[in-house]
Amino acid sequence: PRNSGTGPPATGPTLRDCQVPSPLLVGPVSVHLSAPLSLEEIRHRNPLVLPGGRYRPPDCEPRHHTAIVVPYRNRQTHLRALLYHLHPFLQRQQIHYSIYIVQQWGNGTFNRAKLLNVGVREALRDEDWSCIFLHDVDLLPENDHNTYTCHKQFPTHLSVAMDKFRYRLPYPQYFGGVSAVTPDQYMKMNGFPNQYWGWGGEDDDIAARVRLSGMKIVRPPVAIGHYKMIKHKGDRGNEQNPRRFDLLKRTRLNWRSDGLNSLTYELLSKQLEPLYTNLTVDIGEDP
Ligand code: UPG
Repeated sequence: PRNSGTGPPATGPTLRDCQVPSPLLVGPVSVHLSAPLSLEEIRHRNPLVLPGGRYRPPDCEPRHHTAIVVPYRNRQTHLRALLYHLHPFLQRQQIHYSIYIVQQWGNGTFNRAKLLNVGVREALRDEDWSCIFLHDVDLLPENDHNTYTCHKQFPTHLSVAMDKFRYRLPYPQYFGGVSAVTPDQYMKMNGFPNQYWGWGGEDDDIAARVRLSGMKIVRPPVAIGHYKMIKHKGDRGNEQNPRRFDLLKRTRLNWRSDGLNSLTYELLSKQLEPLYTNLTVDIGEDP
């Protein structure tokens, strides 16, 4: 949609459609992980980004409308590195986008998949996004031919070649890191599980939901699905979830009742920061 709230109103001359592929793409980019710039410096480098981390190409009509949803708590340096790399990367792709940081409130056990559910729901309240990216904060794309758009029929897994896994898939069903769904695909799989507290398993559950709801995973070629992961230790409050193997055995039974249709949370604040929309959310505690 042209006039849907995140950009200027559709007045003035009609723009021509953005070209495919975007003429601004450069292919492989070198990703440096030295101390990232301050948020203020990143803002200066991205003058066309509007409050909330929203952008639409100024001189052509975008074909794609993508919300980037990032599950988050206490990873300031990673967030700066992500914003530093992602804003110019997405602008070169000439898409209309917005970045949502979904921040878990409190010190309880982290729950990535539930935060993603919240992010999808809140992003869709803002705008009729055609594509939603589920994006870990510590993964930086290394090739801008890896476009942040959705496949019409099937969920996409983008981070197929991470440096951490020596630039290949760790196992065939891997769906963690960076993936993408259309709102329809998301509804079809009843979103993501809410019951995975702590590290691990939730990405495999999501991959299983794709299959159980009659879809499959599509991927870009390995040569362009390159990502650098910022090295990190395990986070306090995100210890390995010992229940993950038991939960995974029950995905087949649980996916229809646990997910988008059972999601409860309290949105504590929504702030339009210069480079992203910050959603702070109380998602409850591991029962
Ligand atoms: N995260 C935070 N703060 C925390 C913990 C996690 O922001 O305290 C977010 C952040 O976006 C991070 C993501 O959660 O990137 C995943 O957590 P992480 O500890 O980085 O997991 P990894 O082992 O690096 O990642 C792999 C997959 C990931 C999956 C995870 C567990 O890439 O998608 O969630 O394994 O299955």
